[in-house]
Amino acid sequence: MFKKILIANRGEIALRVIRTCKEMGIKTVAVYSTADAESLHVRFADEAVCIGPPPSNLSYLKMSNIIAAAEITNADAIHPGYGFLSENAKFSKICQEHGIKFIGASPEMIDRMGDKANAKSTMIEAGVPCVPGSEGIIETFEECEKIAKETGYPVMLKASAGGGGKGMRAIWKKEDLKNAWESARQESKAAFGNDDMYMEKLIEEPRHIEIQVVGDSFGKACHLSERDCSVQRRHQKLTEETPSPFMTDELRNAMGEAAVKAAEYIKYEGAGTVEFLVDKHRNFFFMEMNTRIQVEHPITEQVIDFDLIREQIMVAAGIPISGKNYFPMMHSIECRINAEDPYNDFRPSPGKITTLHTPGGHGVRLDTHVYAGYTIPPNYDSMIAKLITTAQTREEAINKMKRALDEFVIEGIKTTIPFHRQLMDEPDYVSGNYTTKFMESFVMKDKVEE
Ligand code: MV4
Repeated sequence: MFKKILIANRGEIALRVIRTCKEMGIKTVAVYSTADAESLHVRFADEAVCIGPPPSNLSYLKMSNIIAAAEITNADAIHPGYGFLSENAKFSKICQEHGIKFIGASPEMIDRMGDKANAKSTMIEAGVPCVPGSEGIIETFEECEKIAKETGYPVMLKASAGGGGKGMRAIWKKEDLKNAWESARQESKAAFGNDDMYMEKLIEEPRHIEIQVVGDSFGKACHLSERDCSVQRRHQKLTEETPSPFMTDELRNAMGEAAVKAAEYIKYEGAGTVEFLVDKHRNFFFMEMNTRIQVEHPITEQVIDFDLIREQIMVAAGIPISGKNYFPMMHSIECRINAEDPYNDFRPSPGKITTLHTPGGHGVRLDTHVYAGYTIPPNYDSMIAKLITTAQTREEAINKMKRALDEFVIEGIKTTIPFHRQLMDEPDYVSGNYTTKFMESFVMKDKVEE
């Protein structure tokens, strides 16, 4: 087992990893930018190394500084958390070259899954259901027209280097194809320095349901059921839940089996997520695979009573998984609390937290790095807390979430707490009748001043 793990991240996820390391008797090293000197991950780690100034590209993304920090502290592994360097093939490779275990995917795996067209053809080979469309990259506009015709409108053009909706276009009729082709390629070139495109049939009003998997170094994988992440705004998840209100036992078994097949086919090692689009007839299609721990992992932990960070560390240390699949025993919901103003187009609202009262009690988990007096720096992601409620039924979990949100007091900055509180009363949310289109029609009710 590792003796010392460096956590190449900040915020709640750095704290989350430190907590499990402590429980496992593993020493921890925090790294931090000068903007985070007063952050809790710095205080709770056994050692801390400053790796640069506030901008991410000079600190949390600065590979040489992080490797140097690992070397001077004698860390034998690096946990990258999510975001930052967690899916950076070059960093995974550099760790390898320095004899430091990267607790994440191999460089080859990251490259393979990071290229979406390549990931998709791999999944077709593995026998995982994919959306009908082009076989790989489309070279010319003529080919694009031909495939659109064969696939049948509406279609979707996607950037192979994409993700998060960049370089993606829905096309409903032939006349709009040329414009979409040109603009999607331009957008992709500008964002990723690559304009490879592929095409799929457009799935209308899909749900985004993902399956958590874990693979070990012996080629064995298992799944830990699903998370429904359909409530998103501009490709940012706002809340997630498990089980999915749209799930059936039959669908879970089929999607779970497909996800395990995917992971075993590529000999996936570590914790990963296989994302699917699910249509209204409960057909499911592979979308992407994430080769990292995800923000929303706690809801899975809650309903199957399992520590996913511990599992990542165990697998990275060469310990085999049990091999059995896991099924939800409870219902869990996560609300992402962001320093944003939901009454003002979710505009970022960094600054000092003057008053803080955090919710607690039975079935309430709060993963956060903030405290009263903490100043949220403007340089990073706006997520400041994850509020997670768990109960026997969905109805109780929602009820508990309302109660917990009502207890949650944050003053000095704007947060998304009022959004979540309204969401928990929204009929289409409460009934579980929502798709990825849900937020397009959601409007905040007027603020009532006390
Ligand atoms: C799709 C789709 C409909 N049909 N593909 C959005 C992010 C990108 N990685 C894939 N995305 C989509 N792909 C086909 N063939 C609809 C989306 C999509 C979406 C997917 C998941 C969650 C939210 C979304 C919001 C808009 C569009």
